[in-house]
Amino acid sequence: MKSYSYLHLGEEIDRDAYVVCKYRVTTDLPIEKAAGAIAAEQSTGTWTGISTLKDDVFDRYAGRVTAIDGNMVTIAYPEEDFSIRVGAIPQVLSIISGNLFGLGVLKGVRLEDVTFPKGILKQYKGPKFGDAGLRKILDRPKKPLVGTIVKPKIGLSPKDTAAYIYEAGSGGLTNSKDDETLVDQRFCPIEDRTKAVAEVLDRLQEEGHHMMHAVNISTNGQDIRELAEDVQAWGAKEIMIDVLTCGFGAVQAVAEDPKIKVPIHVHRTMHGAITKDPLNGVAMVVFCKLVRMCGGDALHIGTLGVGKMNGQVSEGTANQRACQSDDVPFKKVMPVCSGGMYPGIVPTLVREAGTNIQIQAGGGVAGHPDGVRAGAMAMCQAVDAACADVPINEYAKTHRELQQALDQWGSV
Ligand code: RUB
Repeated sequence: MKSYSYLHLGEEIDRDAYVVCKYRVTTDLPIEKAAGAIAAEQSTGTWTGISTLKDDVFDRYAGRVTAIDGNMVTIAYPEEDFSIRVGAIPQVLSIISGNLFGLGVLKGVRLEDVTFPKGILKQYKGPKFGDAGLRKILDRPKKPLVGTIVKPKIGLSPKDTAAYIYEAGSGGLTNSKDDETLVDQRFCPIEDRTKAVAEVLDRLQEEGHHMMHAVNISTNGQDIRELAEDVQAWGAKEIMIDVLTCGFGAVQAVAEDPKIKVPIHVHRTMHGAITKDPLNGVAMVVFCKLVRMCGGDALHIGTLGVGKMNGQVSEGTANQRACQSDDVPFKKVMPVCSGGMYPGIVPTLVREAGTNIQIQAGGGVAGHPDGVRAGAMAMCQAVDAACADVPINEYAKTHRELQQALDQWGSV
């Protein structure tokens, strides 16, 4: 049986003809062998030589290991291996991050990055609104968007949810959102909630304040577009989808539905199960690229080393770049920094991430000693201080709500 080698070390790859992946590989095997096993498993090979593999098929469709640098392996998969119109992201993921994770010879493997050829990118539409579109709707050209996640996550009635949002908007917040675990429970039916929230957003608008609230429509594939249309008809100004539990196809289906004319906030609940281990899984940056292709307008990217959720600065920066880079033909995604945010964190976050972000605080708003409106004001004051480059403690001397927040939670 003829044996084929998947190693093409040093070969120059045409990035417009291949999907190029970088994997961090941990193995007891010689790294070349492990890399070859991945390229084989994910393209034309299997664990043994096979009589059915012929030269023409191998030459045209085999994955190519083009570089090995320590434990970092680059594999280029021919564009023709991908089935985009029918197959789409599920098929893409089954190649770039599929069976390889189960290979017994690998102790760990992490897909660290991916680039797609133009021919694949052009089959996607990207965000309808993007960061600039969100800013335009909110009439907020430069400063970070400042949002809240309605807390408690679950248990509030539609009326209490709307009251929370009215307070948050009155305190100056530009955004709010349902939490990932709230959809249509009996205590807060989605129709009643969406209508009640629409009413207070209209009231805020009449009072001169623009604000949007993302209604969580995460549900079954066969229902999600209809639910998106329903909540839009009930007055939703933004919708939210949990991308990893619903699937990338859910985001794409809603984003590409011409009847949907509101932006999509993309939550990444469950990502930690896949992204957290530095030696195994898939880096968030890959998901950022896929969400941008599929049409998410805003996406959670982590909090760059601060806040309650795990994540390094370098990782957050890479995610931000994937949302915002000019090397793909799509609008830019608004990066959302969320999870354990409070006013005293804002200067550090803005220093690391700049101002083209959406900063979101749930507990950091609802936990303010003077309530939601004061919590919202404190967050906005912290953002104003950071944008004006005034030390937060200095700014707090003339801004009571911020001072209270600093007294309560401190700063980093
Ligand atoms: C925020 C919260 C969000 C996290 C998810 O609440 O729980 O769901 O942002 O994290 P709080 P990530 O502000 O009270 O912490 O954005 O990293 O996926």
